[in-house]
Amino acid sequence: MTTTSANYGLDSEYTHIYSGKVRDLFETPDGKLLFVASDRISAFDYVLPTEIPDKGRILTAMSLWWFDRLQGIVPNHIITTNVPFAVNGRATICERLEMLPIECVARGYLTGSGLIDYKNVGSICGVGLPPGLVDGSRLPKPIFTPATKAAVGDHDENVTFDEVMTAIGQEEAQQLRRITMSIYQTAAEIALKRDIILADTKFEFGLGIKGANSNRIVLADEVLTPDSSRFWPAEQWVPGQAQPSYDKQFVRNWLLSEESGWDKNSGTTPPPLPDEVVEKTRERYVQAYETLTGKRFQ
Ligand code: Q0Q
Repeated sequence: MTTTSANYGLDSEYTHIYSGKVRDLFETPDGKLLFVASDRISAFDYVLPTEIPDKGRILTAMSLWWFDRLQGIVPNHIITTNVPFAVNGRATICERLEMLPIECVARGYLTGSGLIDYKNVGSICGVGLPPGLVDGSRLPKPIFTPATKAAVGDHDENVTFDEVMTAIGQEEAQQLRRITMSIYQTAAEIALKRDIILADTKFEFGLGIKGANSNRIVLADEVLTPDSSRFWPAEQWVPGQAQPSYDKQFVRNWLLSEESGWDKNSGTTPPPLPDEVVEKTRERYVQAYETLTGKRFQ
């Protein structure tokens, strides 16, 4: 059973606000937000019918570890991890922010929608790139490639920095770019020292009352998880081809195998995952957490 339909068994005083593919948002009785990471997993733009046990707990622990490491760069929306027992370990109580309508994406490597734009126009979000790059190429330096938030089921649309300035003003746009690139550089260095390539990542920011020096920008959502970022195993990095996903490769390989009986071009939802794929995928999330943080997942 997917957790969204059961709303985790939360008291009725928690009001469901919104569900993404793998996360759910509720309003608390006192008007704050309850941000819940489900055990749902998506692949090939589908939410799969099989959940990965502990995925929400592992990614919540990972996000909290990063939030703590990034405090010196930008304040965040986390208030407390003291949440209802029903979502213990997979949820946080967060400050309700005025969310900025920009997906702040940092890319250190060329892939995904960035590769498509590069092949079409030689740039991404108006940022020029040298010729000769291929899928998986490390970029000469990380770039800020913002996007506008898509409606449910659609892909975000890459936009230029000028369009971001038009949308939210020059000052805030410049701050978002500066903070995004600073977080990405810090996180990518930490990850690479642990043999994980942080190929790209997406941040969401809002305006709150917490920011220092009347700078109201606050880091929101989840951060630097395999759901908000591309994690690649560094030892398997080979530019010129699709890179294996640190966390989802077992799922992708099985879904594309004869055994699954699924055709990714069929428009049909993928079949349930075999137990072995579920367990191996859970283990990859645990391995990512323990490798990054140096802590055992409990
Ligand atoms: C907010 N979202 C994302 C989302 C589905 C999260 C609204 N602190 C905040 C946050 C956060 N985080 C949001 N709004 C106001 N204040 C985040 C897209 C979507 C589940 C969880 N939507």
